Amino acid sequence: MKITVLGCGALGQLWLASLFKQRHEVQGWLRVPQPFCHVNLVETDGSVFNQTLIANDPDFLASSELLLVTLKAWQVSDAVKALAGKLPTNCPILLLHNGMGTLEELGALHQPLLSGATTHAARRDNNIIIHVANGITHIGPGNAAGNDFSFLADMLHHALPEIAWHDNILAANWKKLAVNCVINPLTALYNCPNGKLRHHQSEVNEICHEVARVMEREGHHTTAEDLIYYVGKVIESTAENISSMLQDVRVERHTEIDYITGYLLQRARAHGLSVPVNSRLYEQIKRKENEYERSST
Ligand code: KPL
Repeated sequence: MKITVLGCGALGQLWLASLFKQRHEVQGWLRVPQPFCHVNLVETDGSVFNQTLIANDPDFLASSELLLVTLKAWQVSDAVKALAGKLPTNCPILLLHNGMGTLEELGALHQPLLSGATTHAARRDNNIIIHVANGITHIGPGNAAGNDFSFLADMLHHALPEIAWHDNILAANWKKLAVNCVINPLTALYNCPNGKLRHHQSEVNEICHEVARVMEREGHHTTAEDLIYYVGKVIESTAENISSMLQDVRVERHTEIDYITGYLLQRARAHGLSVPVNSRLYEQIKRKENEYERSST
């Protein structure tokens, strides 16, 4: 298949390498146009993938059969809207990022949209990407036109297992949102790896109670206890991880809080629910982010 990967950060490079190894035709698409992108990846088994791949080729884009978007949530809408007119109208667009809200922002798009989230962990170490841990990528239709693309799950599974197809991806997205509402802001505020949240169980519980109430109103049956159990399992399985939000805060980068806790607050408001613990966390992260963003301008 002919695939353009939009965003060549850690996750983008992991996908580029994995798809290339399966003999797909791939190109990277970078914000600052460049004819090539270098992929330098250390796999979980220590093997190294080092290749220079083409990038930002408009002819390649115009004949792509999949656009895989691995940007941060807040970069997605503008970047996808800028490319959509140059993509075939039947080319599926798969969004893989933390948080929710981009499907609403891209509601007017003609292309089939797919949405997903991954638990693969990859991080940048200078110019090298380290695939820290294998995981599962959950994908499913993000608009009506995306319903017919379950065959992509098989293709992607061969490149970077595991892939799980969900006819109702929103339920999976909400579960991941619950995880991110807990782990991301708390680790960013306590400046700690995920596993240290074992010592903050009462806050974890409070966040999950609020998320569960919003999820119920959104029509996704769950309980606070289910979420607490699930989040606890992720805290244990990613105990050594530095969450993406803490990584962002450490290098003073814009965080995904608006698409994580911010999305929860937006949906809570729409249902007339108050979520004071999440509201406080949102404000604390925004204050931190504003401090460094203001001092850099
Ligand atoms: O998605 C993550 C992130 O860091 O953004 C978790 C699951 C919390 C793993 O660190």
